[in-house]
Amino acid sequence: MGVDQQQSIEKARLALENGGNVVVLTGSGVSAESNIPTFRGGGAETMAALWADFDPRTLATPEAFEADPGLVTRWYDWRRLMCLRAEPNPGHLALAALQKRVEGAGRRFTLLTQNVDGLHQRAGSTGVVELHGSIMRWRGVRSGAPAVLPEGPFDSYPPTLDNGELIRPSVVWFGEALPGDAVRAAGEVLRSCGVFLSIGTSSVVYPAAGFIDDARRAGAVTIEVNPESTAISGVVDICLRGAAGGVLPAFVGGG
Ligand code: BV8
Repeated sequence: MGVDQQQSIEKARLALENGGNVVVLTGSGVSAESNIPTFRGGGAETMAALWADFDPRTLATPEAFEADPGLVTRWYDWRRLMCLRAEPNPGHLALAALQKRVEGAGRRFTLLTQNVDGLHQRAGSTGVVELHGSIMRWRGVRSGAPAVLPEGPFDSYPPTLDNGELIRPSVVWFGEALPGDAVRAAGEVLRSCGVFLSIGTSSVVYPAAGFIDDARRAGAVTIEVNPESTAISGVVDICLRGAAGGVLPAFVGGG
């Protein structure tokens, strides 16, 4: 790791030590080292590369579900099983340790995630705000009744409740509103944050991509962790070019 990167990490560590309330926003990149493909970005590890012929951004819509519920639920079930097989990586674990450290110092720590894989919670993070819902929860399309999920794949697609009602994953599709409580929670903590950490997100999906503006208005020190440059790289205070699993452990002392 170069001298500049080392200095930037030290700057980030100091900001996290002294910087008041901490808000972290994560995207699919934080789960890349858990072998869960991202949606965008370089390399063959993207979802589109793995799920040939279909662009995730067209599948993650109510229209796609309406047109072909079998295809969309097959895609989500394939992802659900991949998430179940995945393990939290050092990046997830470091964020759980950082939360303990910040809260132990009497400051607030809030993890806002765009991810639906549940790995932050499995790593020990608490109070996680799931901005885009969870692939581990499915519900009746009309009734909203929670579905009981099989250990393995569904028997057939599209899956239904016992009464024959179609079910869908409880994720937020493009064109759908984010859960009101998640949006309110994010707005509240961003207004009083001292440090904003954006990790593993291409920062192109709104409203989450706009959170950095709220943090900057609050006067927060802004930090990005990403091996590639993104839509916000030009405005963050500290840019850490690297993988979350490699960079984040350095924030929690020692590492
Ligand atoms: C809404 C479903 C309104 C779950 C997803 C302005 C304001 C509001 C809305 C809009 C707006 N402008 C446009 C919109 C519409 C739209 C939008 O943002 N479109 C974009 C494409 C322009 N937004 C919406 O539709 C949102 N809804 O606002 O509704 C409304 C209000 C009232 C009533 C009705 C409607 C809904 C957005 C949620 C969409 N759902 N997914 C699922 O299937 O998972 S979004 C999808 O993209 C995923 O959830 C994913 O989390 C999200 C963002 O992607 P990233 O997480 O950033 O991942 P990506 O692959 O892009 O990048 C990975 C990054 O990681 C890369 O930078 C890579 O370099 C890096 N990386 C790789 N390896 C590592 C790494 N980083 C660190 N370590 C590594 N090892």
